[in-house]
Amino acid sequence: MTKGEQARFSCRQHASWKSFNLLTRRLSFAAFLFAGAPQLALAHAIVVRTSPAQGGVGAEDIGKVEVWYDAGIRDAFAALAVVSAAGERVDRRDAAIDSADPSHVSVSVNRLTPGKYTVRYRALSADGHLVSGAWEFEVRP
Ligand SMILES: [Cu+2]
Repeated sequence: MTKGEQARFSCRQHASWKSFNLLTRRLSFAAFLFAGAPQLALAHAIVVRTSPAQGGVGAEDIGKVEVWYDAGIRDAFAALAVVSAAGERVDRRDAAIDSADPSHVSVSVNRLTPGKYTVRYRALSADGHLVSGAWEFEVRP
C-alpha cells in the first residue's frame, strides 16, 4: 500500500468512526457516555486556509508559502513542499509549525520565476490520522 493509499484508507476509516459517533448521539445518554465520548475528544484536522490561495496568484518575492489547519497538529510529520511545473523543489526545506499557533505551518521559498506551482502538504492530526493533499498557485510576470 502506498502512502497515498494509506491516507485515503485512513480517511475512510475516520468517516466510518464519524458515522458511528453520530449514531451514538441518537442513543441514550448513558450509551453515549459509554461508547461515544472517547472518540469525540480527538479532532481530525482539515485545511481551512492557504497562502497563496488554491488557484490564486503569488508574487515573485512571496518569500513563504503557508497553510492553516482547523486544529492543532502533531509535530512529527508536518511537511510542506513547493514544486515548480518542471518538477523542481523550490522551497528551502524548512517547513515548520508556528510556535505561537500550532495549526499554522509555513515554509520559505526562494524568489519564484513566473509559472505554475504545486504545494503538497502533510500533517498528523490529533486523532492520529494522516492528512495530506495539494493545491496550486501561479506566479505571473
Ligand atoms: Cu481522523
